[in-house]
Amino acid sequence: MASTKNERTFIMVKPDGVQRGVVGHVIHRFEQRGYKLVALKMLQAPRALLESHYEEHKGKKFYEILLAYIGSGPVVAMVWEGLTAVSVGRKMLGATDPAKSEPGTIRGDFGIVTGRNIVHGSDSEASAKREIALWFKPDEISQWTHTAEQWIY
Ligand code: RTP
Ligand code: MG
Repeated sequence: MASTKNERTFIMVKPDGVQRGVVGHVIHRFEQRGYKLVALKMLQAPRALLESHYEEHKGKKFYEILLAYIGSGPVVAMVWEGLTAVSVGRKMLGATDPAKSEPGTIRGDFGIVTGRNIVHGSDSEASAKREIALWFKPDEISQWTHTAEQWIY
């Protein structure tokens, strides 16, 4: 599929990111890059939601630890929109293991270990669609005109 300025990705600040005071940094970085925020909410995710979100990891050694970690406190769930939002978003997050993340990435600037890696980002356009539908109702996503767009593209 051709890239469009309407590409959306699901970004979530995990409970450690909330506790560490990184919510504002994450929002700032995506805004600064030129992406458009179209949905945002804070919630304590119920287990059923986390089971669906992380269904690809069911049965893995770290699965229960992961669900306990993400369910341990409130998260900040967001949808960001713009050209190549999924792949650029993943680059902005850094590697899964923060120790292997480049400085300048969110995990590379704020984390040290995989089990406390601050943020989640969709890994493909298909995952983004699935995750956005899981975390947000259609009427929780705002359609608005990003007036800065002509200076970004
Ligand atoms: P995420 O889904 O959270 O954006 O992270 P990711 O794509 O970079 O990594 P993924 O393989 O999807 O793993 C999901 C999350 O599970 C935790 N994890 N722990 N202890 C371990 O070996 C291990 N491996 C993964 C991390 O919090 C990872 O982000
Ligand atoms: Mg993942």
